[in-house]
Amino acid sequence: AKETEMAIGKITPKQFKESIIKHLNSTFGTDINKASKKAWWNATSAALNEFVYDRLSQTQKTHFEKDTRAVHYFSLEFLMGRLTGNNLHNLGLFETAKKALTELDIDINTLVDEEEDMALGNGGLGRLAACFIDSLATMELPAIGYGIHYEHGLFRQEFKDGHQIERPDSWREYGNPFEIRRPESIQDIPVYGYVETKFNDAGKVVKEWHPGRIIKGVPWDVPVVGYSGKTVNVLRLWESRATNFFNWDVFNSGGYHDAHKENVESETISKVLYPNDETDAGKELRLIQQYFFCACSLKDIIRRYKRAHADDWSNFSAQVAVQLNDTHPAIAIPELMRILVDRADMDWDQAWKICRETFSYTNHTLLPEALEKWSVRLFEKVLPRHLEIIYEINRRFLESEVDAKWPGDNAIKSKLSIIEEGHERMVRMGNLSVIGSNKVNGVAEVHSALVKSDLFPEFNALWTDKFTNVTNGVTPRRWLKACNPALSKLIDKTVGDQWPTNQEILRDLDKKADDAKFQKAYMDIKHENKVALTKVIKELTDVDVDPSAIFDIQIKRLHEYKRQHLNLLHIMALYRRLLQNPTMDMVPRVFIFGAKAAPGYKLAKDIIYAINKVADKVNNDERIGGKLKVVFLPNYRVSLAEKMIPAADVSEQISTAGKEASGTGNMKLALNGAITIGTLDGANIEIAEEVGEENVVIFGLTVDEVKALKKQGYNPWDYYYGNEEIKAVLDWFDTDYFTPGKPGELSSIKNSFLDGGDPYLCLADFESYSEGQKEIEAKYKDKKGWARSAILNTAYMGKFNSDRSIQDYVDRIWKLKSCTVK
Ligand code: 26Q
Repeated sequence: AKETEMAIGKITPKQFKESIIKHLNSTFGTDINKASKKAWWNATSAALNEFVYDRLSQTQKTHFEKDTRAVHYFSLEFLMGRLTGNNLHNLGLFETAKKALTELDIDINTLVDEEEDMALGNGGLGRLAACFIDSLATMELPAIGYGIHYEHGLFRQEFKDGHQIERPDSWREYGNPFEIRRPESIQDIPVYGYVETKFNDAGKVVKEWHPGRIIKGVPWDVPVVGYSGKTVNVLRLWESRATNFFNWDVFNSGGYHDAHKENVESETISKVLYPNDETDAGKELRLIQQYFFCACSLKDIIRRYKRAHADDWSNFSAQVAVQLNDTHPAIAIPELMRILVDRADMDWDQAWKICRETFSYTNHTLLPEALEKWSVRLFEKVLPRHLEIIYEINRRFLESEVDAKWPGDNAIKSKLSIIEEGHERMVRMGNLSVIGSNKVNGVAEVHSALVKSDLFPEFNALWTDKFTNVTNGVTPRRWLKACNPALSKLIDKTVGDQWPTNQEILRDLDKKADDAKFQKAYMDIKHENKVALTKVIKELTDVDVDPSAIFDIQIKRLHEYKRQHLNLLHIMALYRRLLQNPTMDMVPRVFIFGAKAAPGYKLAKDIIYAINKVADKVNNDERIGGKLKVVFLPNYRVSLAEKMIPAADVSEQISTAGKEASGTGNMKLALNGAITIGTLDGANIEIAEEVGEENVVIFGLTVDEVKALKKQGYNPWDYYYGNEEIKAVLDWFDTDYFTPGKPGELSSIKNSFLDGGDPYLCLADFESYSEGQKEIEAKYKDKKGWARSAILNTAYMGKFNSDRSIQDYVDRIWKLKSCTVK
């Protein structure tokens, strides 16, 4: 291990420079005089890859030779962002590359900006998967990420007259130097068709699935470089291809179009990421995506297992742990049963035991509209044999386990059944996941408690030990070291450079929290980061903002429960206060948003439009003397987050209590010294515990108070008539003040609060939020107090390092051992 470190350390900028030039010439067919920016980026990445691929081979060889137990992280989403800068940092080559490029007259920051984000995810769940595979590699744990090689990741967002427009994301247009196609590991996956019931030679009933179509899965491997570069794991992503031998009959009989259509349909599977989060679309293609990548991945795992264990299944669950990232890959459970029972001829009980020992399930949401269900009709069409297997899993579960605990209780049986009876019968993927898993975890303490008490109370009564918590975390390599180099260097200088892999060390910064010199250094860096963001804001929106104003940032998907519209109400109230009293004493503030709305989510898109319209008006209103600015940065994504987070003073975490499972942006912002204004929801509760009550601003109803208010009957009109500011601001939406000549364009927002019933209690929390914002301002005026709080946020965020999350998974769920790669 030491040897590698030294070998990498030994590469001189000169050697790195020569390697870049070599790749420009022989890999990309150009030279230093005519290379495009993309060619420079590609060549630099190729130079870096020489180290990556070497460690990748070593890692795979070692894991194979030692026959290690491994975790397989199944996820429809991996929101990786850019890889070049991250891999350079993790290999300890960033400074070397920087020097090499400087000699070539290239600025490394401009170069890494050439890379498209690998945006194969929607938001928190996908980014969590990316942080987790970074931690797994850093901690030298044997792990593989499995997912889909989408041709198009999450859409690119543009604004046209303030409205969101979606454009396709083509992240691979200029190539992806990091991925390797592995045609030697292609898998064939059956779908559709029918099931034949037969008797075998022994007179036993057997089922034979006659698929209607076979799809080819082609794996692409993306190396996952651990910090220090010792372990390089892989993220294996499946691309769907048509099997070219399939419909030649149709083709030859003149049906070119029909044969072609089937090809196109097969290749559609990995075409595009579904842009919905927290809502279940119920689309056939989505179910096929889920099955396709689970089936490919299980075959891949089994092929690898058999290389060491032949047909002896007895060690399977000792070698293989599969983690299901939400219910999206839950179809893997009946698929493994099918392989064991139908293909390996194993008896049911033995197969079921293996399944239950293999899988664990992470829940990321309590929102009823986000709980996945598939119609039985669709299931039968796409996966007829899996439906039968699900019925059998369900029958045995209800007849033995449920009946033993609650004899004859049909009400409980219908609640716990995998099948929901009703107008249209549905398969409940959550119930399937709980029943088929070894462990079920939520993603923050409060969320995990609600998973037990509100979502799955009967399952919890049946199997108390099955339910656990693993609080989320984020990788400090990307979210501090790489994105905030100036602060990282200050931290290195103050507490040493071991903090990226040792979460305890940052705590030592607390000794400096009151040190005037350190406070100045820390706040100077914050200011410089704000200056840098100011330029980005100007480029993206043409709005001028003052870096000495408070930078107040809300970045996350657009959702009613996340309450960007509560933030908007408060901005409008501030604006109104300023108009009524232009000399009002107020610290200038810039409210900065970043958010994508699901393309079909009407109200979310209306909220984006409303924020943009209010921004237009406020930013151009001379009367308020620049005290208030509002900017909505288009196309929020990982690489933009990396520029925004280091520049934040205030972090908006204002979801209705009980709705945000955890949040992870809250962690990134606090780590970079932003003060949180937040509700007691998700991980905010634990963040407040860690950083201390005096270093966050908490407001709003608690989970219990939300429940009580809803039970008693919440009436938003009470707040409308009870608070003149709320009334005035809501009425403003009906005028043409923000949309000249077009009154009513923003009325849907007002309606959501009143006739719509304000399901997320914005009006109930408004006053408390407004008080919280005053508290923020008062804190900010106390420069020393603010600096102290910001420093203590950085110092006390160690718990939210994703290495700690992974250690919790290892201890509570996976029982994995690390493996040194020589
Ligand atoms: C489901 C069915 C059909 C199409 C899409 C989906 C779908 C896709 C993505 C449903 C949900 C998601 C993503 C959910 C998500 O990101 N949840 C967030 O997970 C984070 C990591 O645990 C938490 O921190 C956030 O609180 C949670 O909202």
